[in-house]
Amino acid sequence: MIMETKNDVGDLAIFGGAPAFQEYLHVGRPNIGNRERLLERINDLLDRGRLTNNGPYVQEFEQRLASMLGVNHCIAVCNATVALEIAIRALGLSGEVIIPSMTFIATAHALQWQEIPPVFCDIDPQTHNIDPSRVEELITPRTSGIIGVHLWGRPCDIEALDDIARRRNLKLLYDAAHAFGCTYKGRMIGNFGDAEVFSFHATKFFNSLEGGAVVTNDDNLAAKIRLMKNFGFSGYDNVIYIGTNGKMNEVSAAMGLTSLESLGEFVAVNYRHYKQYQQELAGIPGVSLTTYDGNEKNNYQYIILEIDETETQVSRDQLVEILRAENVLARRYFYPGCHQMEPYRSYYPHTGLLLPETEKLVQRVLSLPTGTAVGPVEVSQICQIIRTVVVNGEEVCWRLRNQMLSLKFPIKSNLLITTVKES
Ligand code: T4K
Repeated sequence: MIMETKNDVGDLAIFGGAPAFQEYLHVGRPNIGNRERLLERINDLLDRGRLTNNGPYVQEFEQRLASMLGVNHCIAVCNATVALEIAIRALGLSGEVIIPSMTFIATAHALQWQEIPPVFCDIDPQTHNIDPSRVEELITPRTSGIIGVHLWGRPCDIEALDDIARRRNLKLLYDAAHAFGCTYKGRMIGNFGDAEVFSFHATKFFNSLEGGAVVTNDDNLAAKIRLMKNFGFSGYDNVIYIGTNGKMNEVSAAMGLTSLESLGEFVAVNYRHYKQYQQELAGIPGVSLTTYDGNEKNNYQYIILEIDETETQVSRDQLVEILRAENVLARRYFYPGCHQMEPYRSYYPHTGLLLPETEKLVQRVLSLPTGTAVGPVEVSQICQIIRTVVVNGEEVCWRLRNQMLSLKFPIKSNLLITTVKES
């Protein structure tokens, strides 16, 4: 990959320089483990002729995950959204359920899909996770549960949420889509609440192409979830429960098993990139990188910046545009917040007033590429672009404004020529 230097404002692609990268750098490029091993497994399952319906690879995947996480039950599912839907139904959630708005839309949709309105709770700006001190004021007689989201893999305040759930007799589910391989107080995520849900989507650092899992230590709940993900079948010709099709297929399980063999390597790469971003972005005013508790395990799969426009002068959205011009496809996860998306925006148009921290964060947050698809040279170049932009914030803003004006009111060159000739 040929790269351009970006030391001066004039070098920036948005002002006419060559893009820093010839190919797009994405947030969410999949990590692919040992290809030969994966193909071996795929050949094997094709030979076997068992493609889905609780095949041997799915069973092995579930066992390996359960033993790694130290949980009693792991139920592999086709994706985390369906896993959430099933867990919500199996837990008997109804009425209203409290969730953060600062999450991927799947958390909210998994409830609304079953006509359970999500009640959006504000976040703690330090952790970006649901703020337990704001949960209690949202509880009504209709509230049946809380779904915490371990955003960016950083665990929620599990102790506080546990305490609320116990005192108020509520179910507690965790959307742990980001938190595979992470710990809370030394214990693996997966062991908390009534159940936890992981995502193994292609964009997650650990993937099974598409996939997810519900994990729990509750035997009855696990049995119910197993039934529900397979239409409610209990043996041949015997349906004993309402169910859906949430089964993981064998190719996904083969990919999951292969990814599992490279898990340590994926985390190590993410950690190296994280440390490099931390070092090379240090001291840039108004740019801060999320921090992780060094005493806990984390997967470091998200590089999340907060942009304080009052210091950078350049807004988060302008920075995204500038990076995009360089072929760095930075993302604004999770702008504008679930409460600002349909149908929630129409159902509850004033929710934003109750979510000041969420509203602030969604304007500041920015996600950058990491994982095995990028190396130290790319990370360095991205940091260099950000530094050049922020250090020259005033000039960048001025140029962007002029550029906008010239697009809005283009100077008509033939008019100019006539004017010059006439004078
Ligand atoms: N809860 C939370 C908190 C979540 O974050 C998610 C999913 C879920 C629940 C639900 O999990 P699943 O039902 O998906 O298992 C992506 C993912 O689709 C989504 O799984 C993920 N969170 C979310 C954070 O990111 P988009 O709409 O941003 O995806 P997309 O298509 O824009 O892809 C992102 C980038 O990744 C693209 O620039 C290209 C690259 N990419 C993507 C895919 C799929 C690849 O290079 N290869 C690929 O195969 O949602």
